[in-house]
Amino acid sequence: MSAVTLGNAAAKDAASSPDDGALQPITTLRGWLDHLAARDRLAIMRPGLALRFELAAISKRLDGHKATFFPRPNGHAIPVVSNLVSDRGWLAEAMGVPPSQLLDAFQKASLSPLPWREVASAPAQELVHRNIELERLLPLPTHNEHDSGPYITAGLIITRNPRTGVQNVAIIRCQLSGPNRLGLCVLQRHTHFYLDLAEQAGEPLPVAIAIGVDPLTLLASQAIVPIDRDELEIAGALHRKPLDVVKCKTSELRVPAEAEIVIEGHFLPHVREPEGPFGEFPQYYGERGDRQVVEVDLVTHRKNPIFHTITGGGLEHLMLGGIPREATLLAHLKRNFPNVLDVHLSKGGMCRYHLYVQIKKRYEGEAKNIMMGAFAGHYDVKHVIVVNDDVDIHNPAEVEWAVATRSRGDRDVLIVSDAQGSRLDPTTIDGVGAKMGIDATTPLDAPPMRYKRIRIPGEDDVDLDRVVAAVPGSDWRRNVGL
Ligand SMILES: Cc1cc2nc3c(=O)[nH]c(=O)nc-3n(C[C@H](O)[C@H](O)[C@H](O)COP(=O)(O)O)c2cc1C
Ligand SMILES: [Mn+2]
Repeated sequence: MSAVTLGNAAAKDAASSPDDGALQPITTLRGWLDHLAARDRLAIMRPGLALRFELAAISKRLDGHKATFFPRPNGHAIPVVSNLVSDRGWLAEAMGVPPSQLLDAFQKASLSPLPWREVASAPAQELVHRNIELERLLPLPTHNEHDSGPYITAGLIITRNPRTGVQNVAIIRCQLSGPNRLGLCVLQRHTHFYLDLAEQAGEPLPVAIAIGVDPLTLLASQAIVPIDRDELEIAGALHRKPLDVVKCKTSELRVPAEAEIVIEGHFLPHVREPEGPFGEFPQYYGERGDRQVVEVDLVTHRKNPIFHTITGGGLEHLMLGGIPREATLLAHLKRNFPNVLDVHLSKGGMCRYHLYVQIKKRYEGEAKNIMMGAFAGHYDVKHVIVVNDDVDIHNPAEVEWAVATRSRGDRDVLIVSDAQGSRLDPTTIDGVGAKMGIDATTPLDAPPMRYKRIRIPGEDDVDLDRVVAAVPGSDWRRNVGL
């Protein structure tokens, strides 16, 4: 069995085990750490490890296996956690659904947001700091060799449309640029749009950065939904109950009441300062450039807060981006192609660039239409491989086998030049690159035995405990009479 299959099977067991509180979704970071610890998936480190490189190095070594908890990093009173959601099965557990329903459940929540509930006082505001010196106040790690310095990488960037008051949530990397100054790399999405509106009016844009939230709220921040949808309402839908929020001390922004730490500040209109380089998800550095600046006004946190960091390009980063994209692409493709059964953005493609599509093939040529649909579904999708329903798309070796034995380069490849791609893909020029699709489905009119997969009768039903004798190794000959 492949590692992928094993992971899913383990997750299925855990999700259906009776101690899971009847599959209730996880709603706090601390609740999630309890859940992981109870399953031996939380590695507690020795106190006092280094914030510069060491913490990220250890997290990377345990990536995909264990979440990491670092008490007193560099002697700092606030501990750091990482690797919170480095497996899709873990995310399904956090949602309280079987892994097979992960995408459907996420898509449903995205389409049926639940308005938040405001509370008057919140754990996130137990302590208040003014006169901010961020590096002293928070344990800020430095991850990769050429990163420009310490970063906040797991902060929910919450802003408000200055015209309508509707909130937006995104995760945006924040470089420590000064005692109370952060450099943010804001791509052309919703936060950028609100910032444009504020800058046109010559106004600062208030921002809150919530650190240390539950995995479902993190995932909700990555939902691919239209502008002016508050992603905190999607978090509520994933929790199956309204998210408690509290009003910020210095603005009208509402932040998750259960957050560990909240930084309140404002984007300085028309100010751009150097930010980067920073190790990004494609396993390369995002380059240094002049980017947006936030001045911090105040920090609130719990009495004994936990700081969360996401290692750039680690599985946590990939999963958080990948699952919402898969959910959106699956729904998008199914609208026109009801025979699309499942999609998967593979880890090798950083859960963004390589899409595997599993179909129940009906017509010749359809695979190429599906590829074009997928390219149109999200500009990050670069290579699409379409396979039959007997191929396990969560196992890259199976997909490679389908390409090896069911596709021909002269007939089954579609190439599109000069299309919009990911700016972080180093083969693109200003984000313009190429797309490729491979039809690795079998021809409908193939003779019946040509693509018949070999199979040994009874293979799936073998009970190894029954048939393997417990023979001591060195005595094996004597035991079988040789
Ligand atoms: C760990 C992590 C780091 C990210 N860093 C950035 C970033 O620095 N800049 C950015 O624009 N998007 C970044 N993203 C992607 C955005 O958070 C994501 O596209 C989000 O859905 C955008 O929200 P919006 O659609 O409301 O604009 C990051 C995502 C993750 C998971
Ligand atoms: Mn948004």
